[in-house]
Amino acid sequence: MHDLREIAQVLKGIKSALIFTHSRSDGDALGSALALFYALQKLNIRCEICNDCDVPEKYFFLDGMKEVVKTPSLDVDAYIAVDSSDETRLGTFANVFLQGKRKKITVNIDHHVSNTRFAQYNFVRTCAANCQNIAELIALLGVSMDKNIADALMLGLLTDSGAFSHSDVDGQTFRIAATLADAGADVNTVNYHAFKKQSKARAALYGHTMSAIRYLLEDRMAVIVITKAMLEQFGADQSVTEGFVDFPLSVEGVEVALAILEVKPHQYKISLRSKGKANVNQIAATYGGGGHVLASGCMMFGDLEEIIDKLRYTVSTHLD
Ligand SMILES: [Mn+2]
Repeated sequence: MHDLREIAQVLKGIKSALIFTHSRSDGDALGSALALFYALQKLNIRCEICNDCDVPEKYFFLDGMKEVVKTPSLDVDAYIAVDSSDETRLGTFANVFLQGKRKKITVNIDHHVSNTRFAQYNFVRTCAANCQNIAELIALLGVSMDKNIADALMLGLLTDSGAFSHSDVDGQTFRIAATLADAGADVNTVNYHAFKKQSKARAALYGHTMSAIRYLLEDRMAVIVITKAMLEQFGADQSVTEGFVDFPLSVEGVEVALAILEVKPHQYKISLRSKGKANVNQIAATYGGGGHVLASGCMMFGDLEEIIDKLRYTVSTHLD
């Protein structure tokens, strides 16, 4: 394992680099890549950000996101992976990265505890967001913080920390956030685009859905249902329902919340969330699904009311 100072020295010696991040990138992955891209450019290092997926629409409020390419055009000295726990998470670039190990400098900067140290130079430190690691690296590179870098890093900090609310947020997260704010990071705008912005169709569907929360098991379980007819009524597609399930979970006394989304007649996608008392990974596994202890999913087939009844029973056995 190398320290960030050594990695900064190595990066100062290169002329060009490709920056990779994990497939289906999130705000921390893209923020890490973009901030490093700007910093290396300030050192006159030519670079590109490569990813095998489209950048989610909501992140294009940062101009730099248009720099992310699917086909690299540079022949470079170094490959740098950020926010990726192993090379397979780089998707179609996994092999490119592995082959690069023979003749290029490879660097891996990440915050996942499961990181496999897959590069020649590895810096892995668990923290709320990998953008914390990148912020420290940029300081060691001697690059002065500017608004572009600060906004990119703030995107990562906000998204991976759940807007500074997750349990791994510590003093250092705030110290770095303070540095970014001093450099002009626009916390309000970044937060709006990353978490809040929604279409009118989503807002209308949301209001309609939440006006009909069903409470079961003496209000310890809450269920929302989104049918195809509702999607049609509000001109929304399935993707807008992401995050809906968090609202019924927020209700006082509710331990398990379910969002039931009709995919097609007699087929429902179930999203399960728990405040902590019930393991929704096990509940989802009962029906062939899975995920995490607090957030899980499964697919169920049949009559809606029968499905709710089955889930009510299964949840009850996990709440006693
Ligand atoms: Mn991350």
